[in-house]
Amino acid sequence: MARALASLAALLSALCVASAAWAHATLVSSEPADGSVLAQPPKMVQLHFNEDVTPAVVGVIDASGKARDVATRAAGQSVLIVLPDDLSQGTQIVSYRVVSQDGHPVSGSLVFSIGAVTGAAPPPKAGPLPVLIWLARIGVYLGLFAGVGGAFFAAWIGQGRADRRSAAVRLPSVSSVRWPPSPCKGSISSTCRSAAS
Ligand SMILES: [Cu+2]
Repeated sequence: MARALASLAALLSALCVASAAWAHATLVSSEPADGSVLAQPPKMVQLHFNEDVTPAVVGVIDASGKARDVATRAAGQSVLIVLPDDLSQGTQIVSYRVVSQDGHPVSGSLVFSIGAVTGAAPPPKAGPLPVLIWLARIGVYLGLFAGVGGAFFAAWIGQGRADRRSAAVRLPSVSSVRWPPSPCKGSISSTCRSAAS
C-alpha cells in the first residue's frame, strides 16, 4: 500500500514537472541558426522563443575562447544580442539564460562559425598531469604502507629479540625470585595493614 502510494506520488510529481516544462519558454529558432557557418561576421544574434521572455544572462565566447561582453535587448518573444564587431574567424558560442513568463529560467546555447568551424571551446585540462598526481599519491601510499609496515616489523622483531635476551638473562635467577610477590608490598589497603600488624 505504502509502495503504491509512493509510486503514485512519484507519477504525480513527474506529471507536474512535465506540465511545468511544457509551460516553459522554448527556443523556436535563431539567426544565425545553431551550427551555421557564415562568410561574414553577423552584427547580432536573434533568439526566438515560443513566448515572451526576459533575458537574464547572455554571454558570448569567441573563437579564441575569450568571454565577450554583449548587449542584449528583449523584444517580445525574441532576444537580440548585439555582438562585438571584432569577432575573429572561427566558432563562437552563445549561451543564454532567459526567464519564462511563469518565472522559470530557461538556459541553452548555440554555436555559429565565421569563415570556418574551429575548436572554440578550450579542451579540458586532461593529459599527463592527473596521471602524475595519481602516481605521486600511489607513491605516498606505498611509502606510508612500507614505512608503517617496516616500523611495525622492526619493532616486532626487535621486541622478540629483546624478550628472548631478557628471558635468557633472567632464567638462571628464577629460583631466587619469590613468586608471587607479596600483595602487601607497598600497598596501603586495610587488609594488608591488618595482615602486617
Ligand atoms: Cu515553468
